[in-house]
Amino acid sequence: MAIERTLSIIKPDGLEKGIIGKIISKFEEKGLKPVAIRLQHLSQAQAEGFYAVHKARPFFKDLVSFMISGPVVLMVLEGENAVAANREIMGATNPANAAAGTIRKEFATSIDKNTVHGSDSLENAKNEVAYFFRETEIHSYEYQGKK
Ligand code: YYY
Ligand code: MG
Repeated sequence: MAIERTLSIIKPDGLEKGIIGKIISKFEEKGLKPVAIRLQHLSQAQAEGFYAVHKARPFFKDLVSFMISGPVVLMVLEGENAVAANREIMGATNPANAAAGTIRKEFATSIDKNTVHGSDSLENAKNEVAYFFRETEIHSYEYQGKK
């Protein structure tokens, strides 16, 4: 399997719930390595641009308001099959449908306050990583010993 990079965002509810560490642990435990991390309070224009694909959807306005209601954690995760692996660790968009043990099942409040974002394809992952990070902000390191 190929080593991929994907964009992960811990949404404002994740920070308000005090579970940044628990979320990152889930990624690390499953072999998704954070290779870039930044706390940022998105502007409206940044959030609208990021979610431009959903512009015509009825939930777009509320989604943007929520994403700018507080700071978020932006991360690049690297690992084998990282795009699909991240989506699996996140769980379904609606936490009511999310599988046991997933981030959204354990921590999300509702379909809109669903704690994490993850890129949904390798092509989108490349664009989303580039939307928030320069190559010089993405780093390399190896796990020492057995993980
Ligand atoms: O990729 P993912 O986050 O799982 O779902 P998307 O279908 O891309 O929707 C993006 C985002 O929009 C979702 O995480 C919450 C919000 N949303 C919503 O508030 N209500 C919906 N019916 C669908 C999505
Ligand atoms: Mg999506």
